[in-house]
Amino acid sequence: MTDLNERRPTPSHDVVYPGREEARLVPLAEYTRRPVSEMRALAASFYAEMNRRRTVRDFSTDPVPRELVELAIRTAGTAPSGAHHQPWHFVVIGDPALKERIREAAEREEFETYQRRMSEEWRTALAPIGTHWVKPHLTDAPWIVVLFKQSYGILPDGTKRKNYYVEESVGIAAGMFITALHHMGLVTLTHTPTPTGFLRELLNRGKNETAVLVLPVGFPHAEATVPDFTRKPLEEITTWHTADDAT
Ligand code: IYR
Repeated sequence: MTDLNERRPTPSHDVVYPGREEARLVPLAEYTRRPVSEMRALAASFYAEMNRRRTVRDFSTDPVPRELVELAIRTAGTAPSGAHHQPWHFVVIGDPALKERIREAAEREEFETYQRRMSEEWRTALAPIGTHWVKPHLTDAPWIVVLFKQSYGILPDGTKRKNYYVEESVGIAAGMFITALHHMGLVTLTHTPTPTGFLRELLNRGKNETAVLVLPVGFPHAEATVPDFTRKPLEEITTWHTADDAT
């Protein structure tokens, strides 16, 4: 193995990148390397589990312990982010009156979107999914989680701190949140109300924050249905450049 110190630039190379010596690096302690056979088994069962995930639009009103939602948010909060600024904020709504207000406001926007803002092409793309402007899941699901991105952070002294790769970071956190919910047996739906300004107002968030996803969280309704979808095969979503076929 190469000595890591040899692969790192020496301070004299850091003309355009001062401060490198200040990195606070600690040993990678919580990592276990496993035999490939074990890795294969873990990967295959995780894939099988994730391949059972479905976006669900019909929710049961059964309650979900708050602790479970907290665990999913903790999991999402482990996502990598630009400069480790963690530019996300999760607002969790269980109050029926507030859920009702969010539903009303979302349906008002969605009505406009579905009736007027969407192009014919867009409407056609959505037809197989059967979505519409009526959003009963926003009041049926026991929790609604609104995921905000923070275009900049605000330090304790009130100064602004720039965030980096905000869309990427928040997108990854959203994926991990969805994965965590699925893993514990809950379902969700990535609702994308557009425009989202009403959520900042209703939920009293600062102007550095924009809602990117509304995720109702709960159990599926006993008669829930889902679109008859298949997923793109591996070959279609992958291109390899391997060592063996290098010319
Ligand atoms: N934002 C709307 C419309 C919508 C758009 C796409 I693209 C979808 O895949 C599903 C819905 C909504 O949330 O209903």
